[in-house]
Amino acid sequence: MEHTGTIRSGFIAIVGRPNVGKSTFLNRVIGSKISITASRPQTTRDRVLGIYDTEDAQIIFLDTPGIHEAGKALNQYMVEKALSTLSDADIAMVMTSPEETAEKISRVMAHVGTSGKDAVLVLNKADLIPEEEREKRLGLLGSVGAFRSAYAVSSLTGDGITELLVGLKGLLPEGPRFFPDDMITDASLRFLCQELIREKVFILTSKEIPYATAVEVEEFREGEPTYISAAIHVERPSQKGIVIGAGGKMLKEIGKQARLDIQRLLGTRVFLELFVKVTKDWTKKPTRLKELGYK
Ligand SMILES: Nc1nc2c(ncn2[C@@H]2O[C@H](COP(=O)(O)OP(=O)(O)OP(=O)(O)O)[C@@H](O)[C@H]2O)c(=O)[nH]1
Ligand SMILES: [Mg+2]
Repeated sequence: MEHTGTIRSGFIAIVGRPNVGKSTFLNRVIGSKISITASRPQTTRDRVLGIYDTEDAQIIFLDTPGIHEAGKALNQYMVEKALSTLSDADIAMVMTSPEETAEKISRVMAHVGTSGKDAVLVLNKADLIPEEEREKRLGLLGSVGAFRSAYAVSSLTGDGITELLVGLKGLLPEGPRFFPDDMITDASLRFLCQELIREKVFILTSKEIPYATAVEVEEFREGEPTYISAAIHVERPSQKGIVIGAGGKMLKEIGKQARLDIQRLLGTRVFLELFVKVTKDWTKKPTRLKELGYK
């Protein structure tokens, strides 16, 4: 449906340390899984755009990688991505969670301060603490920066999200609809498929494996079923064995779980073929990163 009249619109970067629930929040607001999530940190590696559209507003949320101390080229890429997304946005939504102290988010706040953006503080995972503790924590954390407003929400239960969205709308200027009102993301299907496969690796494998993995869709033929073939890149031969698993069991499970999500995304049946490739030390080499889509 085409809306007319003036609306409020703008770009809001969701920034914070890893694992505070930025991507879970985005999916909750958009009502669709467009950004992958996992219980371990450093899941998101790129900017993921999600469009929240109502009759009187269009808020474009930009999910970002968690800001952390980056050593390897991949981690540097991630943090740079978060910071460049912040500098492109109108407003910074600083997300934190109950286990984080004011000191812990000081680095994030320093970047937000440098960016000069209006900032809103969001304490996510509020379901983990009693109601009376929420205000206290918001007060403590709020003293770290000059926030326009502060909210406690749960991206898991949806608690507090409506109030937050109303508050964010109020901070945005009058403006155009930047995207068609039925669009939810600018990500390509290929990217979303790669991410869904990578998410299964993040969930099903352990130790260094999730961090040594990149996924590249090599063939994508739409149809019924849609045929997708994808390579899972690891850094060392020993990691290849782990991803394949005894008798191919691990790779089969990754494929099974990813296929279900991809089918839901595409609305077709999917034939998914996965294979594992060793791309030596790809997380440490900028040229390899670029080849694997991190550019
Ligand atoms: N209890 C609770 N858990 C949550 C909530 N939001 C997210 N989580 C969990 O927190 C973990 C991390 O969530 P993500 O959305 O991947 O976090 P992120 O901030 O995007 O993490 P990175 O991409 O690594 O920076 C997952 O296990 C989520 O299920 C919440 O409101 N309450
Ligand atoms: Mg994330």
